[in-house]
Amino acid sequence: MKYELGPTDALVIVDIQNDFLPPNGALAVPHGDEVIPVLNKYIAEFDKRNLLVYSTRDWHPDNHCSFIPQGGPWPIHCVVGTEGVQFSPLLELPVNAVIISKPSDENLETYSAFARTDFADQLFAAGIKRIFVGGLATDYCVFNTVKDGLALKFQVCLLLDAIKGVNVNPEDSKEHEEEMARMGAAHVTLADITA
Ligand code: VGL
Ligand code: ZN
Repeated sequence: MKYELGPTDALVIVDIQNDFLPPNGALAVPHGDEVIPVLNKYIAEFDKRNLLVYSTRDWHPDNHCSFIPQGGPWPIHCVVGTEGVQFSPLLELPVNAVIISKPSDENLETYSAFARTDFADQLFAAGIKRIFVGGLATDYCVFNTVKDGLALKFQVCLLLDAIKGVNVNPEDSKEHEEEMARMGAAHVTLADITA
C-alpha cells in the first residue's frame, strides 16, 4: 500500500543508542545495527518534505531498577552521561529532530516513549495524526510506544524493515509484530512511502 506523506505525519525513531547496538552495546539487540541505514532513508524521505522527526532515548540513572545489580532483568545500559546513552553516530538525524527522553526515575521502568513524557502533547501541538515508528527494540520499546500511540488515537505505521527485537524467546519479535497489527498498526516498508 502507498502512503502519501504530509504535514500531519511524523517519523518516530526509537532508541538508536550505542548500548542497544552490536558489536559493543551493553544490551545489544541482535542485528540492531542493520536498521540504521534503513532509518536514514526514512529520515531523508521525511526531511525532504520538511516533516517532523522525533528520536526517543532510554535515559537511566546508574542504579535503575531494571538493571541486574538492582534485581532487574537487564544489564546496565543507557546510563545518563555515558557513551552508551548517546545516539549512534551513524544515525543521520536532522538538525531539527526532536529528542524525547524517557523518565529517569530509578524505580520506574517505562518502555513506551509516551509513558510519563510530554510526547503526546508535543504531537498534538504539532497537529500530528499519524506516526511512522521504527527502531529498537521490537518487543519492548517499539511495542509499547506503538501500543500507547494507538491508545491515544494516533494512526500508527510500523516500519517493518527498520525494527529488530531482543528475542528473549525466539518468536518474540514475530509475535509482537503480529500483536501490533491486531491492535491496529499498519505494516509499512520503505517502498510504501517513496514515490
Ligand atoms: C529497551 C530493554 C530495556 C528498549 C529499553 O529500548 O526496547 N529494552 N530498556
Ligand atoms: Zn532501558
